[in-house]
Amino acid sequence: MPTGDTHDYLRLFHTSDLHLGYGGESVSAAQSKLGQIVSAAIQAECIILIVAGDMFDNNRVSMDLVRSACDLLGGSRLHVIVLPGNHDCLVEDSVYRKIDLVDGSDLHILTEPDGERVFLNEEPVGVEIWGRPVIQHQASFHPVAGAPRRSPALISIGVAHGQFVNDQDEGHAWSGLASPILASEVAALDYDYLALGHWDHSANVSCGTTVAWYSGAPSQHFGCPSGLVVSVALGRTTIVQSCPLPAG
Ligand SMILES: [Mn+2]
Repeated sequence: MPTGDTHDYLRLFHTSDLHLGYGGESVSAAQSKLGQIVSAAIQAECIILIVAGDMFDNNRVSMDLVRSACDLLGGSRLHVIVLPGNHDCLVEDSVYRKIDLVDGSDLHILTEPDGERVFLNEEPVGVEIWGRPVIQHQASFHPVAGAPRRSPALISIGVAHGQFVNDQDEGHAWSGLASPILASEVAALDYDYLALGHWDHSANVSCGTTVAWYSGAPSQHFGCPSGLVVSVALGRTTIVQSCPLPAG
């Protein structure tokens, strides 16, 4: 937790792999789960919520569930960034292609196939958030390869969904893994933070100057937190803390 000059820090909440709609989960149960995440983010004084893939369990979940989730996020007090993962990938019949976001909603779904950037004007410094959606979860898809360079004057955040591999470890066989995120690619980003999704457990996979974490899936089953609270200030150390699941 930063002390003294907390106003210098911008705080974001990072979660992933909610798998809303799994096993026929009802609209109200999904709403409740998502509502707990939003509440945890607001309680932790975050202004940005990032869902790093697999918010929905599959592309066949009901549109009622999808609309209610998007309404909840769009109506929260947070800037919300959602990245399609492999379960809710951006194929032709993706849930993300069927929803109409309400004008003025502060929900950003990253749907540009080669990646897109969202800019937020925040005090004390602006933020750029880049991510490339999963369309085909396959070995030739490298989620962060060739990502745009950071803007030195802004806080730079990346979002990706895939399998981290340490390609600098010669003994590690990774060819053939779907959606590989290589350590060398993470280091090359030089971003302040990379929000990752796909793993059930929370993990620090920072490389070079890029602070990179998997949030883990919010689940009592895995003993995982609801997400991570990330405090970022330009030119300063990025601070990452687990945020426990809400009680109940
Ligand atoms: Mn996944």
